[in-house]
Amino acid sequence: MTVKERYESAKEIYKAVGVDTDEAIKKLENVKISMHCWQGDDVIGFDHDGPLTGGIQTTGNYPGKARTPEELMADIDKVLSYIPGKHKINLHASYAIFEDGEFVNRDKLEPKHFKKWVEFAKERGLGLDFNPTLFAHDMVKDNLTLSSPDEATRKFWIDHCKACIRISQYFAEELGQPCMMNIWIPDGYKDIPADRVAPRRRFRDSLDEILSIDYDKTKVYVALESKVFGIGLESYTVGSSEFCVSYAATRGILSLMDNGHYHPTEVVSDKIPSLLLFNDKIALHVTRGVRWDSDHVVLLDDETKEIAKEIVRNDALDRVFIGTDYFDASINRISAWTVGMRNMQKALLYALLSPNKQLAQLQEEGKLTQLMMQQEEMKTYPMGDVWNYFCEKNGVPVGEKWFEDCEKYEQEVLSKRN
Ligand code: RNT
Ligand code: ZN
Repeated sequence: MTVKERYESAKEIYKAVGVDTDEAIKKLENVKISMHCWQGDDVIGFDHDGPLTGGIQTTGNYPGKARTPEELMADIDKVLSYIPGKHKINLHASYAIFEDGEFVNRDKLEPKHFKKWVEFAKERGLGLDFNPTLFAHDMVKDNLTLSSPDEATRKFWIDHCKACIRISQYFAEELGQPCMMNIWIPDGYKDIPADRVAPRRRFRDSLDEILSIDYDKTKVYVALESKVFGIGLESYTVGSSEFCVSYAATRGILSLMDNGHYHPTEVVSDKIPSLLLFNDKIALHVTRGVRWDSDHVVLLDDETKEIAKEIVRNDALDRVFIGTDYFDASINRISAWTVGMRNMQKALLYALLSPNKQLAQLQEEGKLTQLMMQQEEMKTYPMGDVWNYFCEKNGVPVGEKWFEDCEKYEQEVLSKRN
């Protein structure tokens, strides 16, 4: 049977439980996922040769990581050729591209330092999202940035974030679509602090200062990402969940939830409907923590599916900025990117192929036995046939067919880098 024939058969099967597969595909085609650029080079960027700091870590030494903007862009192109649909690329400020021997520090960054990325995005019809980079830099003092007691340190990072808002607006204007700019700081203490409020007060004031610049709020959506702890910063995190959610709610910016940033039994899927009740828009970093915020490749696991279900059931595909955030240095990075991106799309498809209204109705009527039965039966419905058709329709390889080409790229290109 051809991919199309299998799809037609699956369509009938889903129809019997009231699911319109054509409709699901149409919706999925319009979902942009913001692909993090930093899987390609282990979160290093182009503006420093120091190590990765900030309590985050890549582990592994798989050969072939991108060393230059050209290599990173070529790798991203490769990944995009395996992913159905048009998406966004999520950049960090540390990926500035300096030309003709020029170098400026992060507090002095300008739109022109990202011109090549804008050209890259324009040529491919992609959007861009952005992140100030408040780690892996010598102005991080005692693991502190925007919450530092040192005024010069705070000022440096405030200026950096202001510069990033201007760059984000440039992205939005050039590409004709909004740019989400996410602020995450590593600030914290390894051991028990004596004062938990002073750093948070300073962080709050620094953020207020950053947001005081004039920018177009219909073009730039500033978000704030919380965290529970970082490596070497286990006892105290300035930008905790309560801090970030409260700050965002009172200042009219977005809350960003990274599902690696909570205690291991806490789930982001359950937080999504609560935040959506009180916020017009929210943002996500989809990742996979294994026992800690380890940033493993996103799988089609229960929590990824549950996150997707919450977005779809709440009819919030246009209210949630979905981005990926993981960095595995122990396997082929092109494959890591591709598997995670495709899994996020598969999770959304799974959610779109679920008879959500009917299931909610069963819950309302208290028919919980039937609800469990039906939810479980949905797990073995032929989603793969719909997914394969979606890939074929969008001109990308079906099933595992992309991997052969990925291996060829490894042999011909990646393995020649060192
Ligand atoms: C760190 C945060 C943050 C980073 C990226 C590189 O724990 O998740 O989002 O992963 O900014
Ligand atoms: Zn994150």
